[in-house]
Amino acid sequence: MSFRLLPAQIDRYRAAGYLLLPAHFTHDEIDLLRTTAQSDKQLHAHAFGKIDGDGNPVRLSVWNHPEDNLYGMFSRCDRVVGVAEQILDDEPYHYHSKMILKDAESGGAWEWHQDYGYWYHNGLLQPKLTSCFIAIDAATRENGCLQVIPKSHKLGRMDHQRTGEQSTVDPERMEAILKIYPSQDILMKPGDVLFFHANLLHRSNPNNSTQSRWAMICCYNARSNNPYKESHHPSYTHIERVPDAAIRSFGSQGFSDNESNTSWLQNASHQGTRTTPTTKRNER
Ligand SMILES: O=C(O)CCC(=O)C(=O)O
Repeated sequence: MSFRLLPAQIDRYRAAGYLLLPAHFTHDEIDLLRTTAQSDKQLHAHAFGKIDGDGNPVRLSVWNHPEDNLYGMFSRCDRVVGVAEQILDDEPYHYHSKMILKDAESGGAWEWHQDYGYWYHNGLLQPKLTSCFIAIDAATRENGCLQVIPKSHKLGRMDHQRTGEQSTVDPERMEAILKIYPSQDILMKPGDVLFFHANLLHRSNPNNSTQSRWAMICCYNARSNNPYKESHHPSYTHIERVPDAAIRSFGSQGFSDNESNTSWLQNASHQGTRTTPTTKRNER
């Protein structure tokens, strides 16, 4: 059966630009994701650093197409795709997923940005995308939890400027926004999930703690928002949805078992740097 949000939850997402779903995944499911990611040689081999405004890198791995592996089960399962479908009010397709490897005492921050600030340049006419942030580790103030600005998705797309290897909203505009729209720390337990709008302003502090803060973020575009030009992220590709039970029945299989994966984005990100061409695959 398809996962259903309550109408009040959809209203909350539309009003605030995000929706926190506590314990969306069980401890068993998240433990499986964590141990799979920890021992996944390919995931780590393809990880790259994005330098923040202070010169410190945040480590992440990005891929375009959900595979027949555990990460694919998460990004194709009904509990995620079903929510994306209701939020977008359209058929969602997988735009990309990333593993944010925010290690203990690793330094790097994410600067204030909107994802659509970048994705706009990929030929997307509308900010009709949503991201699903799956907490693998607890996200606390100490280890650099996500911070968002509620309702900022209603401010429209903002111009972004370069800082380090990231892009950020003009600091003068950010200062003005923060005077009117206070930011909110999103504290999460493993298995909690946050869906957020492509225009929602968000950032996170460096992780100066002894606890890692890993998360998997799956991004979905609406089918009706298919890009008008090619970019480093895919055009509409049908998602082969799987039942939620597929996560546990699939077990601990990461990228390492599939050496032929061509979907990696290396040294690039959702932020618009095109470096490695990726194979477009329409079989899904
Ligand atoms: O994981 C984080 O702290 C932020 C990640 C982020 O902002 C992004 O990937 O766009």
